[in-house]
Amino acid sequence: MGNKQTTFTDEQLEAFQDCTFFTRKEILRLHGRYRELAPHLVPLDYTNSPDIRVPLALIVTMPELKENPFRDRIVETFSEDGDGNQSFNDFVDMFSVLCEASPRALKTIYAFKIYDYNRDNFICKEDLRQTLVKLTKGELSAEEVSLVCDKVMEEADLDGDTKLSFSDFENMISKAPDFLSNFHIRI
Ligand SMILES: [Ca+2]
Ligand SMILES: [Ca+2]
Repeated sequence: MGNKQTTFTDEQLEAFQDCTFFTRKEILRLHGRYRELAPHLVPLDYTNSPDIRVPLALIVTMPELKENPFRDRIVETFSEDGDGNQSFNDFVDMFSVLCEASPRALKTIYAFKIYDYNRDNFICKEDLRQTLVKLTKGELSAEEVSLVCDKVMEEADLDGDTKLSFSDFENMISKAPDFLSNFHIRI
């Protein structure tokens, strides 16, 4: 037995580098973090691309996520099976979008998905209410949240259909950068 274990092939590492903001070393470190969440489930050897998914409940325990009010939504949004279970690819994509090197425009696309609770491609008043409750960590009363929702909607809903399309949302984000503050995660 050699003393150097192979986790990924060179081709796999190149593919990860091409579609993420991470270096080879960072990909390997992320694999270590992923494996640490479920050591009995996640093998060290990924050269045959095992079909493994780690459940949301384990991923949200990571120190990088556990204080984030949107942790469940973030993990769900990057879960290809839609149930919050993440393959290693999902996991890498998530941290790549959230990392510092990721451009604001990309984060805005995912922030929109994360805030779109009912996944109808619009942010309606109810989506906005749930977002604001989390953003303000429950410090506002229901009435105050409702007032803020009305105000945000009034200012950001440029075409007057009482919901925010992606372009309404982009415009809002450009004026209220706080809406992206939970989407910068260094791992
Ligand atoms: Ca929606
Ligand atoms: Ca609108």
